[in-house]
Amino acid sequence: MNLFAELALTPEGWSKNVRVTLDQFGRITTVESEVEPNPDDQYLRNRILLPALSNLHSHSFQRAMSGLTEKRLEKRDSFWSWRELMYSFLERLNPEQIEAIAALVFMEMLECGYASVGEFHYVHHQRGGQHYENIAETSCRIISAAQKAGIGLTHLPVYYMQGGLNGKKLAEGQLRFGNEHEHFLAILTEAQVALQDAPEDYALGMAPHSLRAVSPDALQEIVEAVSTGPVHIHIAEQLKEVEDIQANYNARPVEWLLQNVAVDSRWCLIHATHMTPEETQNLAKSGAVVGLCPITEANLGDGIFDGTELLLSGGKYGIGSDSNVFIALTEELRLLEYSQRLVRKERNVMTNKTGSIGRALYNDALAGGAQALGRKSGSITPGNWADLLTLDADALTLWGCADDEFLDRWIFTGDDSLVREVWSAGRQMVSDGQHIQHHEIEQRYRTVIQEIRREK
Ligand code: NGQ
Ligand code: ZN
Repeated sequence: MNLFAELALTPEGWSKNVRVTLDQFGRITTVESEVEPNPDDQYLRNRILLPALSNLHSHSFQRAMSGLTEKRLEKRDSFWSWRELMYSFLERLNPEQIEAIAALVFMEMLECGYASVGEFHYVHHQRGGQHYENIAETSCRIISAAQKAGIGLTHLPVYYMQGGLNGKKLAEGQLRFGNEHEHFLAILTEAQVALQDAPEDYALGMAPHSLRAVSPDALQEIVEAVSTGPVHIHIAEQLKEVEDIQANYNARPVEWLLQNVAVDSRWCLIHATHMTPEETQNLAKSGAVVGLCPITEANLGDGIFDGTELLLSGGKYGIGSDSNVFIALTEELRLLEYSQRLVRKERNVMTNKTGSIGRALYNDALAGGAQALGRKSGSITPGNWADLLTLDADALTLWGCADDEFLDRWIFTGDDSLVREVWSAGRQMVSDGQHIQHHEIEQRYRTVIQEIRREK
């Protein structure tokens, strides 16, 4: 399959009359600019062709609880009271429902321009903790939902072995997540089996949930036992978490992790909101990616990480939609930049260079997202997966601008409705703004929401 666009963002910059050829697996084989289209090319008229982003952090099931947690219950609601609601929400979800919700979420991600997702998946077992007949039943459901939606998947089964620091017992609401070392390894093995039938771009990583949910010994053991693939962990999201780790481990969370575990470019540290400049510098040196989830971090009242320090240290970041309370690519990037402006009382913060902030945000999120997912992606380059999207060059929002201004307008003035076509590893899943299975996936989700509400 070959694509032709009058304007595309390639590693050389903005290129005109670009022809991209793909192989049968969905990899880019050639990228030529300043050429004529061939008669059999898919001609992307009035479109701007961009590499599509990876969404590096998602808990898809949480999409179905959006709106349920926006009412005040306690004198002071917090991340921790939200977490209680989340636990009680997920109690009753069955594997079919988990799959239907995930399919909707993955479809919505594609429609807003993400070509791949890192699904940080922790609802493994039945209510009460009993295993399904296949211990990786729910992982298989996620893999199948991703295939239904056609999104590229880096599946990240989560290791969760304690209810809190110092071997605290799993609370009732956490029993569905809990695994001993061998059971977690069994989930990885079975997920790998399921992935054998999935498209070539699908990958497996793992995710020790957090320093709260995994003891230091268990973390060492699992990192030694699993020597390939991405490793993701939630870290330093909430101040209480920082204080508790400090009180128990005599170090701040990121500081402790970097001192005790061999963190390298396989790692993605989700949130990393609360770091000292020294922690930020050391994290940047490790080569790991910071996984920022601006919408969820705002929704949960986490705080704002130090973007300037990360960039000055040469650190990398990508973006994730985490709780999926609102799946919106442009909004994630916009909120990331705006929160930094509000803190620093400056403008155009998330770059070290002069020039377009939209371009800087987009480039950094492309590279960080691809690295975090272990996915050959992030630029329109031969050998990469064809993760691509188009913007509507005719839209009023983009009218009369050129090159980097397209990104600045899309991110700061426009929204995801400007996204018209999306390919994930060459699979064209979005056509003229809509997913090709939109109706069917949406109907299934509507039924699930009815089921969930009826059971309440
Ligand atoms: C999660 N979400 O795993 O869904 C967590 C909440 C926890 C975020 N951290 C649970 N945003 O951290 O204990
Ligand atoms: Zn998360």
